[in-house]
Amino acid sequence: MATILVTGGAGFIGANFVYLQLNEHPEDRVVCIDKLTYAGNLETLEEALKNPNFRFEKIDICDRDAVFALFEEERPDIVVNFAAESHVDRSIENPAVFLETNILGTQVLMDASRKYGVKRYHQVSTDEVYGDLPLDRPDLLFTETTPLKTSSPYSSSKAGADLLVGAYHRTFGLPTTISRCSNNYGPYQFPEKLIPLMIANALADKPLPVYGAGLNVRDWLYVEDHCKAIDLIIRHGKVGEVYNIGGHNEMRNIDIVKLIVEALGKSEDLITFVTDRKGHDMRYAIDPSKIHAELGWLPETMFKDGIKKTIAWYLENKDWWQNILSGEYQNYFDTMYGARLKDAKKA
Ligand code: TDX
Repeated sequence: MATILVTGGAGFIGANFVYLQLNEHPEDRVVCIDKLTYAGNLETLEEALKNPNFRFEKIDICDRDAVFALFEEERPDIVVNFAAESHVDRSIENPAVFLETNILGTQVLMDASRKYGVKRYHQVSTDEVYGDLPLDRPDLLFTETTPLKTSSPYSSSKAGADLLVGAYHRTFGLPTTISRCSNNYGPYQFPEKLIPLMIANALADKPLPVYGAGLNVRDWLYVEDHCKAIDLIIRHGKVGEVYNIGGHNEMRNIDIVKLIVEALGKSEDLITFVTDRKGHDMRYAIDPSKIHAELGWLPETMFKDGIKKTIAWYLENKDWWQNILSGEYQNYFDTMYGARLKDAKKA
């Protein structure tokens, strides 16, 4: 029986990972810490909280004393760090908290992992650390040896953390692994990200704000496939290695938005082209051949099925996201999109 410490487990990918662990590895114990920022929602973990193999503590990974006290008590075998500020647009407005949580928080977790001799420290990273690819070179994909070349304060903070993880492995012998995944979608994603934002706005007949011309390409992966890949890495991956995770599923933003509009039976008139994101990455595309060859991982959910499941989940769980869309998030939406929508063009 292993104790797995999951940080950021009240967030989108972390919560999906908690459920995967509790379902697939009932012999293991899952301890989750989360700061419960705007993006963490304890309601998401309601089912997990009923499981005797699950413990939740509201702890910020930057709080060294609280983190060390928890390690002292729980002595985790494996640490999986999902805790991060993750929204690019927010990082452009306010970079400081990204550097604190994403870099210094990672340092605190690795210091505790060293002191308490964890068997594996896993860092959940992103394909954004590789920068972007041109639209006219579909042959180019990110591999694990692609140089880090970041565009936003968010991706720079994640790249900084990745470098620090590499340093703790080489300098202190910490048994680390890193995974870099492409864009995720699925249940429990916060409605500031493209897919849930478009679903929520379309259902409310609000404008669908597409940045620039909507031609940017992302490589979409169903969140459960990402979680399964991390599960394989922490149990069978090689220490010191980086693994790229992606589903060979490149789509233009505009095509995703049109697909959502159609699935919900709404009008394309809602599509509104707004001022582009500063430093907007053109294209992400992952080469997942290493994790396939070494660990046998392949994505199981096709996009056409995953997007249907996701839309159905948002329709069935309106309470979950409608609670979020009140209060602080509404202020964020007005600040972030108010000026953009004034200069908007219709599709
Ligand atoms: O309102 C919007 N309009 C729009 O056109 C939003 C929120 C996004 N977009 C565009 C920007 C991107 O090209 O859609 C694309 C996806 O945007 P996001 O959902 O913000 O994701 P992205 O910037 O691609 O980053 C995501 O993938 C990598 C995650 O947010 C990161 O945390 C992850 O590391």
